[in-house]
Amino acid sequence: MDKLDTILQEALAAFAAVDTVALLEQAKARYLGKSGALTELLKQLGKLPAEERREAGAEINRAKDALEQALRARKDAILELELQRQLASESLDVTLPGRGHGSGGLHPATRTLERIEQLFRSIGFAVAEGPEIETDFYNFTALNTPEDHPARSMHDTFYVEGGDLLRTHTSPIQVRYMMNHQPPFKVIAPGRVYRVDSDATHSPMFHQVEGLWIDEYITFADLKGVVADFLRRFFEQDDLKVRFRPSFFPFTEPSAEIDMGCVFCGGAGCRVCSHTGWLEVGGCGMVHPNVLKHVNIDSQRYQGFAFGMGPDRLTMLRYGVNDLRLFYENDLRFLKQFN
Ligand code: 2NL
Repeated sequence: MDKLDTILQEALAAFAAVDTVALLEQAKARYLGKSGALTELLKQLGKLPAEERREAGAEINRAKDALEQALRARKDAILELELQRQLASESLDVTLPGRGHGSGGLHPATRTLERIEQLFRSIGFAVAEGPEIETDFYNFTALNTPEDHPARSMHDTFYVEGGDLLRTHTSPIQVRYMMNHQPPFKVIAPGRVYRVDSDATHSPMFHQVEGLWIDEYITFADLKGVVADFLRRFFEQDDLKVRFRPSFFPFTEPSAEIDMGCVFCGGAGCRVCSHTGWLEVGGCGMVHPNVLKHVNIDSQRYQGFAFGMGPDRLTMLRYGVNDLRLFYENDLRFLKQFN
């Protein structure tokens, strides 16, 4: 019975020393299990004289009760401890700033095309599209381009097997439109075009918007009004200067280049406009009678104007971008600025 108190103290110390349920179970087995220290003591009871047995038995049972109670208390404490540990490891600091999420945006070239389409739709123009791989007829012949014209050479035009080609302008869209519609009509043709050309100011793929208005009494004055009004609305400058400089295209007669006052120096002269005060933004003219013949429109009754502009150039001028290649490299650091 001397041992009882020692075992009791040892057991209580062992329970207090562990901090997981598994270790507590092991400690419990050492004292209260089948061959635990306290159980062994109980087994010895028979060896005692009968008169001591009852008192000793009661004492061991009291110790056993005390241990079981201590065990329950320790187990509750450990479970609470484990819960706190788990909560601490899984805790979230909801006051930390968020990581944020990137949002996509339209490419500046797309935004410009949509803006151009919207401006022309507002004055009654239809918007037409067409294939990027074209035949020689739609891209050149119907547009009155001579068989020996340099634009037809492999130096300037990408040919695909079989003799077809990547369209060099969006005019073939308008050729197709004229063959499928009866005048009067007004239409623009935006899209990608391809030319064998690549340096700081030329990309082998770029965009073009062409426009066409065919009716009985359309004149060069209508052309000047539509183009100048478009540029003033596009650049949001009511007093933007626009001029038409004589030029030549096989598909128009007469023909002109379209210049506008330099938006960077206001006409005073700077590097962007080569100190001329003017920026070239496109070409135009009255549709050549030969073009109308090719698409079966009566050139005695109908006439009209056509123009072509480079929306990539317009985008650069509108946003002040100085290198065309930025539009095609798709570097996010560049594109993000347009979101
Ligand atoms: C430029 C010049 C131009 C046209 C395009 C055209 C289309 C048809 C008939 C007649 Cl279907 N002409 N288009 C006319 C004159 C100039 O573009 O510098 N573009 C960027």
